[in-house]
Amino acid sequence: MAKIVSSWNDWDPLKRVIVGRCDNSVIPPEEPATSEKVPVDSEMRGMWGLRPLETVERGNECLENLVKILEDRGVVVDRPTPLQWNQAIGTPDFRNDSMMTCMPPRDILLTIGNEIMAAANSFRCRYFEYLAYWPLMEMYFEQDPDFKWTQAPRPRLTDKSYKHNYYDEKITLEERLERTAAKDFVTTEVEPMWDAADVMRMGKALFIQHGLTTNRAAMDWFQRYYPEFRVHAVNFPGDPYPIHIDATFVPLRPGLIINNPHRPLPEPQRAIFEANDWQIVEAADPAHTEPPALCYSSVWLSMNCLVLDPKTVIVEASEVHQQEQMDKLGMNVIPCDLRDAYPFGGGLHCSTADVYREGECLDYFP
Ligand code: ABU
Repeated sequence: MAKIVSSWNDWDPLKRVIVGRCDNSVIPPEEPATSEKVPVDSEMRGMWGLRPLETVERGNECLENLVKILEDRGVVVDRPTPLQWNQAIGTPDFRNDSMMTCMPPRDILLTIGNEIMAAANSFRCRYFEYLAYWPLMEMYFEQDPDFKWTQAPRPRLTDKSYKHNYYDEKITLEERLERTAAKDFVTTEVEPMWDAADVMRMGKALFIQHGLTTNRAAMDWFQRYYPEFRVHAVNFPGDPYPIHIDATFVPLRPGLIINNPHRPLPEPQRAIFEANDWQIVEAADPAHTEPPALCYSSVWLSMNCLVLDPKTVIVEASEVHQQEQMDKLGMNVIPCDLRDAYPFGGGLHCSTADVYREGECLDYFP
């Protein structure tokens, strides 16, 4: 039997990966944690339902572009099994009128070594999204005797999990930034809640973003679950919509990170990197001034790249400034046309989840 699952970071040579699918994707109805993320002037505010079919087809076409690039380079690509996402759901604790999508996988699955863990997401509409990946988990479990198939404690997501009236449509950008700086987010601390895309894996260190989708209780839970790891909570006060670390702070190889210039890593976390000779470089400006239509994410998906190995990176094809910067930083750049998949939840890193990268668990911050 083969070893199928192992990955300790985002830069070692990639051999196997999951790429999401846009089929049946839904713009979910408003619920306590999602209103906060939709910009006040977004055309998506107040709208919900199945996404237009032509956008789904175009999003899938973009994901196929990525699959082809990966397969041409010998990377094994696995795909989820989409559900009919526009079904209403319920648990003993809540009801929701719809689910969302199986894009992006990076929010749902966290790979640490030989373990893939389904996250404890704070959006009710994402509560059953893990089911799209269960056929793959079954296969890995059958074929890899070392694979640890795990589900993080399921949050109950009752009304106690959220601050009510937290979102106010009159809130200004400055007020949002004040909240981020004060670490005042929409979730409460009654239970650990986290999206896997808030966790940056760096060998024996985990840097986890505290923001709209991941709370402090999650940091505590991670430290207890992985006592042999060092968990560092990070917060980026320049981000008015702090959700997911991978358009903010992106490692390219050991010793080199690009950081969103609008969301600089503050002290004292910066000191951890500098003390270990890591270079933190400001990411290039995005090529676009607006995200595509019906997109939750910011233009900073420009830096949401997929590193194939410490010398090779896939960057979105229209992100010419980011490509040029990567090239200057000594990376071989592979462009991939993926922008029309952004509305489904993110860029190249978001659209994937690691299954296997060569390499071992190293201590980069001794
Ligand atoms: N899923 C990453 C989104 C980050 C951003 O909107 O900047």
